[in-house]
Amino acid sequence: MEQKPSKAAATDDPALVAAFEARIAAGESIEPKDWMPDRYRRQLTRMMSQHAHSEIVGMLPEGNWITRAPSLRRKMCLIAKVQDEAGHGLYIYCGTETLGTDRQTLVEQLLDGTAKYSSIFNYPTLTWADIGCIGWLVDGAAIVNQTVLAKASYGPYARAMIRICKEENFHKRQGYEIVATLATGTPAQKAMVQDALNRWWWPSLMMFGPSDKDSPNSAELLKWRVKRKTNDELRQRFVNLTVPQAQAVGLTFPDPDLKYDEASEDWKFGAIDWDEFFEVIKGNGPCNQDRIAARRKAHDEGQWVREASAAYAEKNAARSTEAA
Ligand code: FAQ
Repeated sequence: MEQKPSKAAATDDPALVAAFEARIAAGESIEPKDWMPDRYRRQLTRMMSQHAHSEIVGMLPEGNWITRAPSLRRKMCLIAKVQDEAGHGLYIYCGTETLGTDRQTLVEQLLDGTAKYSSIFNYPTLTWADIGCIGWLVDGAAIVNQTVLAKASYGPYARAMIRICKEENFHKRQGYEIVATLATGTPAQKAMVQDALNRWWWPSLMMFGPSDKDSPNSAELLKWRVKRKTNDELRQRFVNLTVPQAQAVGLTFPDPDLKYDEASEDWKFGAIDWDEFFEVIKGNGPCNQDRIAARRKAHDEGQWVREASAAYAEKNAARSTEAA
């Protein structure tokens, strides 16, 4: 059930807003029971729930390769990684619940298509090299984004990010290890990983969201210090970090315009296909329908577990009341 905004929140008394913004300006952390503008609550609920959904949907493309991992070591690492992503999702759902919307409502929003999840998980994992690229690029992008979110003004979200980033670092390393092994392997392995990089590069850049001029939520989120850097700033940081990593293992990028700019010390990149991005977030990416169908199936098949656990909790509560 969605929490009804308190009277103060509904009216957003200017004095309360001013006091709230002074706390933000002083670098204080906002905690669940603190007063907050209704709009702050809504923006965070939107962003955090989309993040949680991304972690859960993000299990699907990698889960697809667990049975086909090329060695026992790779299989164990991949199982652990996919399990970590489930943990991140649950952790962020709990953080979102502190804002007053329960997980059932959030999950329904994912399943009925009213909530978004990251565009990146609507692309298929065609070869084993894709698993390397997801760890290297997707977790790498997530780390760049989330290291900054670890300083977000909302305490439960910021704290979740600290723990999650630690795990994402392992994920990135396992991905880069796969990529480096293939890139220095046989010609066929090198071709496979180059092909994977060619397919995952542009979608990874899109993970950071639309360019700043087309990002309707950024101004408010920056003002309230939920975001501390803009979409374009983080995207550039990711490119700067990632280009030398590809060069170190002899891989190239599918971008003829990529070049180092001495003045800014940035790797300047070519134009992103924003039409593709907006189509994917509208639901028209290569795997959107499969992803939601898989989540709906899992949700339906888990119904008996939810019912059993509710019945068990009820029984236990009744027993405790009897004993008291
Ligand atoms: N995909 O105004 P902005 C991971 C939407 S975790 C889909 O710029 P904002 C770990 C946006 O929601 C990956 N939609 O929005 C892992 C908004 O639509 P709305 C997820 C996107 O919030 C690794 C509209 O476009 N990470 O990968 C995307 O200021 C491996 C306008 O955009 C997070 O969620 C997109 N890429 O900035 C798991 C981090 N970009 O809601 C498994 C937290 C934008 O108004 C395996 N989130 N949109 O209808 C954020 O940092 C921000 O929300 C952004 C978007 C940067 C994603």
